Amino acid sequence: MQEYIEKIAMCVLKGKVRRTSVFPPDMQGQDGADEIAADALSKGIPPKVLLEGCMLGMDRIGKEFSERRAFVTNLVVSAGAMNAVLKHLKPYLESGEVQRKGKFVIGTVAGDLHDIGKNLVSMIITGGGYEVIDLGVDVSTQKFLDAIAKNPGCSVGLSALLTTTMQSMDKSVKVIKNTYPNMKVLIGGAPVSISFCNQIGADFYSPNASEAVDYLNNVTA
Ligand code: B1M
Repeated sequence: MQEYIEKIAMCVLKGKVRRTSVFPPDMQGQDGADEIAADALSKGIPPKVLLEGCMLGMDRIGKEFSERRAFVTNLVVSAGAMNAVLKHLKPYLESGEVQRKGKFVIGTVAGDLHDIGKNLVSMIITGGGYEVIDLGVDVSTQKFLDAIAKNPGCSVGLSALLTTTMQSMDKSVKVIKNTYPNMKVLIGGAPVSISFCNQIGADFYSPNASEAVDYLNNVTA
């Protein structure tokens, strides 16, 4: 089993989707995440082993990205490999045979259309073993509330990239925390800081995706 965890983790880390993928050049001709996942399931390897491999691979690439040893493009190909595995796991996830660690609602706040960072955070958190409900960009407070109501027990994350939309974040966080005092709310985005987090009453400020996963793992443990 450890062998499959490592094989999947390596494909996710390097972004090797399938045998015919030309990327990465040093893995040409080798099986990718797609073939390895199919092979593992055909041999009766428990599906959760494949999810563990994804989590390990996404954790590794997420840390490399945080340390500036990997780029956005690396994250995108890693997500492609992870999605190739998730495609095989879909029936097991839907049937509940493979359990996610929890649900995470995420969106870019009202008035803000930046979604590259939010999408990266979504990918890494999905790879971290969570079901991510991505509300997109320009998300109103009401839309956050509706999604939280539909997903009991979830945590929520808000992203803002503009100093002007930090006001929307402030408003949404305050309404969410007033409505759901026990809800874990985390925030991120280039202009956001730990002091702003404390000022608006969010639970956690994450400067990057990896720390967001670490935080979720701590609060859902
Ligand atoms: Co805009 N933009 N932009 N822009 N844009 C910035 C943010 C800006 C800093 C550029 C500048 O002036 N130097 C500036 C903001 C200035 C400010 O407010 N202080 C700016 C501006 C002014 C604007 C417009 C107002 C421009 C105009 O129209 N006059 C306009 C606003 C539109 C709107 O939102 N209403 C606008 C538009 C756009 C585009 C549409 C052209 C495009 C967005 C495309 C898209 O997202 N689909 C765009 C882009 C690309 C940028 C820059 C160049 C890059 C942002 C980005 O994607 N970074 C940006 C300048 C810059 O940052 N260098 C800029 C890469 C991404 C991986 O990083 O998003 O920080 P980031 O995410 C990180 C972390 O912050 C963290 O993790 C991520 C991964 O490490 N993180 C979280 C983010 N969210 C998180 C949530 C979490 C946890 C961590 O938990 C929930």
